[in-house]
Amino acid sequence: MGILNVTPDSFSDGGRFDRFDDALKHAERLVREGAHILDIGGESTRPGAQAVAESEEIDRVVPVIEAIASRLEVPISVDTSKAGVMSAAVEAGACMINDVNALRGDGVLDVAASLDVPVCLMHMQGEPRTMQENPQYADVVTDVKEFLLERAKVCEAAGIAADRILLDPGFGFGKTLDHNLALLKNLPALVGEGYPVLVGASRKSMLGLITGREVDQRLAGSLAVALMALQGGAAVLRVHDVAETTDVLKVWQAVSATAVS
Ligand code: 7PM
Repeated sequence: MGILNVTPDSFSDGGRFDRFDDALKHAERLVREGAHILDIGGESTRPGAQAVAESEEIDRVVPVIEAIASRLEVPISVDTSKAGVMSAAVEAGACMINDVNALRGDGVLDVAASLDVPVCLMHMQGEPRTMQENPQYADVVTDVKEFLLERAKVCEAAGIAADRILLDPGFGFGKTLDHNLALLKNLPALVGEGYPVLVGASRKSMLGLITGREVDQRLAGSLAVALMALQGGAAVLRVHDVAETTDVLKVWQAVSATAVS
């Protein structure tokens, strides 16, 4: 899954893709480099970020989704927590919903169910503006898993088929470095629940804390996490650097397909 930010303030792309033509060119590049899904988001969920009005978010993502859907074959996911954005995005050609709020917003669950598309449910403790202040868990691996399984059950009760639900531990969303590390190391515990698991750690601050590098120098760290996530059973990797991650995937697949002698 290649990340296409259409926010003017997105932290990794420095706002370079807020303009329409740049967004389309970047989408084409991500697909050329091997992306199987494009994830398009118009609301920055950066820790400390301010909320964006629904109409503003729709104005950012819908033209880009329409243009990509009409030009490229790639499935489009919309990264949003708002019901109105989900509806407008699916109408415009998106075929998957990626909600960092796990469909907990007002009226969001029923709208998502009625749209009849796969959904990714992500764990987040707190809300983006304050979530990194003092995150605490009794046992982060168990707490995150139980939250996600509970949300999956709620979604199934609302009519979303179990085989259309992905789970995501939400790296960096209300978590310390130790929490993130525990979640990555114990990814098989979440994978073992049977839902496809999506991992998004590309260029995140956990990599800055480990390597001491700024956001534009976190490719190697991101690739290391990608490989560990594959090894741990992740089904989808949400990444900025699709070409390089595709090479990691090919190497991992080649070794995985080889018999032990
Ligand atoms: C600023 C800070 C901009 C952080 C964007 C981000 C995830 C996600 C994001 C994730 C799923 C980023 C985040 N992260 N959706 N959306 N999982 N499912 O680093 O980890 O891309 S936004």
